[in-house]
Amino acid sequence: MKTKISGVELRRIAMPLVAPFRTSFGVESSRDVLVVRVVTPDGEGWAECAAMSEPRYCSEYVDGAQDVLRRFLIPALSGSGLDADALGRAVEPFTGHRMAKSALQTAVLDAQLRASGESFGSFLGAARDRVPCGVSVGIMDTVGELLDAVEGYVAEGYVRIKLKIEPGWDVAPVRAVRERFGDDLLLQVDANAAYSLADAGQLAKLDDFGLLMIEQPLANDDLVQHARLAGRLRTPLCLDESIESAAHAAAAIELGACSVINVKPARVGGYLEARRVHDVARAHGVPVWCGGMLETGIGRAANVALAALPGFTLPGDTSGSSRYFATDVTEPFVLREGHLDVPTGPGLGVEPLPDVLAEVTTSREWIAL
Ligand code: OSB
Ligand code: MG
Repeated sequence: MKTKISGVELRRIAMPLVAPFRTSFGVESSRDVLVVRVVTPDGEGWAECAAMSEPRYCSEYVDGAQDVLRRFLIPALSGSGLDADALGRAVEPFTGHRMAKSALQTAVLDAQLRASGESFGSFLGAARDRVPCGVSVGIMDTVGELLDAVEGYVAEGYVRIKLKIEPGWDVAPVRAVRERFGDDLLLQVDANAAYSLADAGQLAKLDDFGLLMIEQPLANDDLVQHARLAGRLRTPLCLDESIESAAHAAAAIELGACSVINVKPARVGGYLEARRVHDVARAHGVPVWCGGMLETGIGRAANVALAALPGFTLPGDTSGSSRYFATDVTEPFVLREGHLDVPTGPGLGVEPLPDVLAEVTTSREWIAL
């Protein structure tokens, strides 16, 4: 007997960041997060949508995600009941909108796992009970400010630092961080598609600094150019934006366009596809790590569970709550010895705190099924 879904609540919450986060595609000072709650006759499931306010990181944006959920994805749920796999198939006819699909599927999966008493980690195949954590450090006005920020994160115990770069902010900040913190610091950079193949000479200068990887230097759809660039760099190449599915991952690996993959469940349409990306990469000996989209504790819980899979052999952007928000909507995720514990309770293993949630809520919409 299939458990029926009664309806889905779409809620928006305003989450100011503790400091503006600048990348080559823009500055984020506050997250406008779409929170999805799937309701059944005897339970519920939660998720957050990673789509940002504007379509800069990718084509999705939060108002668009809410629209496609309301019009197409949630109505498609009515036949599938409480079954994340069936939901995946039900929304397949609708192209794209992976972040919206991911949020809905994750909320369904949370409800499903809460009902069966299994944790996300156990369901996904976690091999560890805690995961090592890195932090992504935005572009700053001065190298001095950057060094102060990195110093704070290192003092908190983050085991890996990722610097955002763009043309004009690459070799100098990397050199300064290396000189100040030494060769043992695990260091990598992320360009968010800000370069072109004509910049290969400039990017090759980063080879001197022993970086773990350079993430997404070129445009999202430039797999062949990434493969060419990989041949001109000693620094391993990692893809983020380019990988929207396990099929993309297989193609990128086959082409030699990357030797590392940043897995963001939202970017690939959910945790089931994220696990398939992990499986494809692992079969090819390609290490993966769990990326982030400045999630609240709701999204973080599931990301930390995913990051505990055996192929996630590099520290991810799964930072503690305090790196993002003064007050998280769940019990805060707190770093211990550079690690976060994988939640063990049913489903996500965390729940939004009702008082906090009420305080940050800006709108609510109920879609009955
Ligand atoms: O490219 O990895 C990225 C945040 C928003 C959008 C894209 C990216 C990022 C980050 C921060 O690097 C990751 C995090 O701490 O959540
Ligand atoms: Mg990235």
